[in-house]
Amino acid sequence: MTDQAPAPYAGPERVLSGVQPTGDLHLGNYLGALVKFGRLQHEIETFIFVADMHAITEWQDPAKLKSQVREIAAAYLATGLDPKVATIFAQSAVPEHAELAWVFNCVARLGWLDRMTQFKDKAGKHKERSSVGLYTYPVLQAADILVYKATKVPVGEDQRQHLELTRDIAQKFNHDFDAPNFFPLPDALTQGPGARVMSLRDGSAKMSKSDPSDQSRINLTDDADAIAQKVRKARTDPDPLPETVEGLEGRAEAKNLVAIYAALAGRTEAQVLGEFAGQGFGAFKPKLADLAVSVLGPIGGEMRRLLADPAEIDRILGAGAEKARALAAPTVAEVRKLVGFWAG
Ligand code: AQP
Repeated sequence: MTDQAPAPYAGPERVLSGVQPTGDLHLGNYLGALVKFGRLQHEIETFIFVADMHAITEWQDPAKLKSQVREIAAAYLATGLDPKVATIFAQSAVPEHAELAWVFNCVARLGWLDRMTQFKDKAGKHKERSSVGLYTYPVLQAADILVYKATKVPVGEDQRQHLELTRDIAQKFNHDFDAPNFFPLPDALTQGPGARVMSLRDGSAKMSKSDPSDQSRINLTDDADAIAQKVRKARTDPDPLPETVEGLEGRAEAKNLVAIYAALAGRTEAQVLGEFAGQGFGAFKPKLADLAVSVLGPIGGEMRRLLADPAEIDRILGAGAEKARALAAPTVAEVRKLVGFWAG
């Protein structure tokens, strides 16, 4: 008898991703994640959620959380997600995420979670005061993805390690419960310019909602003046732009601005340098500001228009949650049987 490789996962391709309602969305969230959602929805069945259960791993004001969820939903719609095409919903409206996460907490190993760099970054020096939820966040993320048996996960580069963990959990579950290919091993879609947008104040730190300095990021809701001012004040160096991409090595801030320009313009960094080589930031920054305003300005305007009608956003989220539950519930029912639960 010859050893046969297990058959590949045979289920349909499905996209899943989400964003936490933890503050104003910024250019990094847009280029690393949102912009991909709108494109993928026309190619593959797409599920996009607002990660309010992830959000409470750090304190959120209960009086504001619901409106923060609506803001993310508005950003999804304003950046091109179509609720008639994609399924858009709030994570907390689908309790199957939490139920599967418990089973995965019992599948994942402590050693795997100990390696997660995002927990180390977020917990900082106060690990023992962090919530347990922050530590097991990547396990809930695995449940978010696998409860829909999603195969593609469009995210920024910072999420790659969590996606590896999701694959490890899927593989161990399939093995431990003798269910070959029950869960797919999903791929992170991180390619493309804008996969890692850096802070405007520090080229070695990623642009982040939770950075205390608003000057470090361009928010989707910033008006033209704010965008222009943030770009003008962005940290740079005194040298002119080089002729080649290699010439940006060791110039983190310059590299970041060129990468942002390229991502917003739909061009390569080499093409951008082809146009601006030899010019200083005094010439480059106003062009970048104009470009950012032309791309982000309409998005901010559309978000404001959508947020003026919260009932319509709630209607979209409600319909999305129903569709999402219809897919998640059978997965969890099968998991209950596989695990051997009394209520399976
Ligand atoms: N700087 C970034 N460059 C590219 N992609 C990014 N993403 C976040 N920052 C960048 C991507 O945006 C999606 C949503 O992220 P999230 O809100 O779920 O959490 P996050 O990664 O923790 O984002 P932030 O902005 O840094 O939030 P806080 O400060 O609350 O932690 C993900 O696909 C992420 O990769």
